[in-house]
Amino acid sequence: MLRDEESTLSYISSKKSSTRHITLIDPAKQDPETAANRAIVAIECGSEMIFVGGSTDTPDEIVHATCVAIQEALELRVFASSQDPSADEESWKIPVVLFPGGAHALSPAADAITFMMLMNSTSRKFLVGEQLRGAPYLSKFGVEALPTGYLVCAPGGRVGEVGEAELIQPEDAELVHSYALTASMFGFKILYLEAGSGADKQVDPSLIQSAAKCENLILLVGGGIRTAEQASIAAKAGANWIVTGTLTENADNLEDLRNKLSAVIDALKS
Ligand code: 1GP
Repeated sequence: MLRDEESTLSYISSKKSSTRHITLIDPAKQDPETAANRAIVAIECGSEMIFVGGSTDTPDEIVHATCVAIQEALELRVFASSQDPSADEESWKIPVVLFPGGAHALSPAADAITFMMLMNSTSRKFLVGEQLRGAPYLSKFGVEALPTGYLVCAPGGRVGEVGEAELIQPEDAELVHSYALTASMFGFKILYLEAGSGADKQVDPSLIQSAAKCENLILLVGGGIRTAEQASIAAKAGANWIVTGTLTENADNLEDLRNKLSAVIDALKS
């Protein structure tokens, strides 16, 4: 849910001294109630945004039910905090943002969507085709579109395969800089460097540094980040936000999730 009068874009763009954290929840990997419980723990650990998406073929109903469950859990926390003078109500006003695999995984219950061009795809479908199908629905829903350039870097995982990406290699720093400039000239506000969910290697820091030179883009980095050390590498290289998903899915229970996420998020602040 959003703060009064604040768009998700201004929330995501507001400059902070340290790198911030996004929790990616894949609606295909747990029921909506579990997703909401995980989101609440993540926010208690300091995560500042929830992305909903990931798998390529999740039906709209499941995506929607997950967004609704998370929004309801946040509303309850906002209300509880408003009754407690020692609590910070604003800290529960966290945007729930769709991170879609295509035009099918949409929900009017989300605050915004990463409206993405997979810039290094060789397929028209991921450059503009899915966007063309989704735009009329988003317009009808009133879900805020966050103009995002999406770049899949090696190893790339399933998104690299499905998205038919010409993977960016660790030595392609100059190419990444050109992509960042292109994204900026198209008017995109966000650039997302992706190594693929569950990747055994995170995005190479030299690529992050190169993209970070383009200062008018908000830089998101994700894929393969599971430890404090990896989070710190991405943060030091210049990521404005890091995204983790598998870490949450693989946690044994909510306490395990709390320990693992706290370690990663604390590393961003040190
Ligand atoms: C995937 O970048 C995200 O789109 C998160 O990746 O699941 O490896 O954390 P992980």
